[in-house]
Amino acid sequence: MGKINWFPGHMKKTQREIKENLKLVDAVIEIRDARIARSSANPDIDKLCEGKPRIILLNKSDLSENKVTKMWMNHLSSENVKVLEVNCLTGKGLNQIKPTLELLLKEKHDRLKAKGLVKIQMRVMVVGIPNVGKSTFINKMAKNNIAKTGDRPGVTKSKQWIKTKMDIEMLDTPGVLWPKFEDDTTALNLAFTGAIKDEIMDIEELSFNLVKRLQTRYKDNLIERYKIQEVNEDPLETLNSIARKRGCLVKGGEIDYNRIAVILLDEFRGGKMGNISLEYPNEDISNEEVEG
Ligand SMILES: Nc1nc2c(ncn2[C@@H]2O[C@H](COP(=O)(O)OP(=O)(O)OP(=O)(O)O)[C@@H](O)[C@H]2O)c(=O)[nH]1
Ligand SMILES: [Mg+2]
Repeated sequence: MGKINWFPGHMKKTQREIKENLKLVDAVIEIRDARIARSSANPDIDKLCEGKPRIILLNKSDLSENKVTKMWMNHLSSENVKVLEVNCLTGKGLNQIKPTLELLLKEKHDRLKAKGLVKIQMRVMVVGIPNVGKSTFINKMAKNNIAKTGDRPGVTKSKQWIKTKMDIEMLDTPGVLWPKFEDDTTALNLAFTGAIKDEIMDIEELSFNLVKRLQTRYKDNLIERYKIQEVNEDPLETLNSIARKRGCLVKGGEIDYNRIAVILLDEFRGGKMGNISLEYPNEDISNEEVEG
C-alpha cells in the first residue's frame, strides 16, 4: 500500500479550512465509522480540534456488531467528548444530538442566559473521513436533502453551512484523510469500508485481504453468504471457492479476480455479509474470540 496517494491537495485545503472555522463554532461533531472506530479517527483533525467540546458519532451502526459498538462508546467517552451510536440513514440516535450538545455547552449557555439571552443558536462543524456519512447526517438533521451525498468518497467538494430544524447551524466539510497511515491495517480498514477511492487501489489485492481478515473472526458469515463448505487456511483458496460459487470465471475455467473483487467489496460495504466490526477497543478480546 506504499505508493498510493490518498492525500490530494483538496484535503490539505480542507484541513486548513477546518482550522480557520473552528473559532466560529461551539462544538465539533466528528463522524466515525462504527465498524472501524479506531481507523476512522483522523489524528490530524484530532489535534486540530483539541479543547473543543466534541461529539463522536459512531455512524453506520446498522452495519457493525452491536456489542462491539457499545464497547467503543464506553472506551471513547470522556468529560469533553460524548459518544453516540447512530444510523444516519434511518435517523436512529439523532434525537440525542441536541441534548448532548446542550450538556456539553451548559456552562457557556448558563453564562449567556444570565446575560439575558433567551434563544441560543448553536453552531457546529461536522468533520470526518471521506464517505462516512457527514452530509447524510446533516440532511437528516435539516430534514431536507440540501447536501449532496453518494456511495463513494469525495462527494462533498467544499464547505457549506446548513441550518437544521433544531436551531443548530452545521458546517458540512469534505472528508479528510491524513498523509501517513500508522500501518497497513489502518489503510486496509479505510479501503474496505470505502473511505479511499477504489480507483487508486488494487481491488483484487484488497478483496483478498478482506477475505483473509473476515475468515478469522467472521468465517461463518462468509460460509453462510457464499454457501461455501468451509474456509481454507489459505485465504486465496477461500477466495477461489467464493468466486466459483458466484460463477466468476473466465474462459478456460480461470478465476475472474476482478469480478469477484467488485462483488465482495460491494457486498461487504452494503452489509450483505451481516453485522461486522473490524476493530475492537481491546484487541486481546478479539484475539481470544478469534481463537475460541
Ligand atoms: N448503511 C448506512 N449507510 C450510510 C449511513 N449514513 C450514510 N450512509 C451512506 O454512506 C454513503 C456516504 O454518505 P455521505 O453522506 O455522502 O458521506 P460523506 O461523509 O459526506 O462523504 P464525503 O462528502 O465524500 O466526504 C452514502 O451512500 C450514504 O447513503 C448509515 O448510518 N448506514
Ligand atoms: Mg459529504
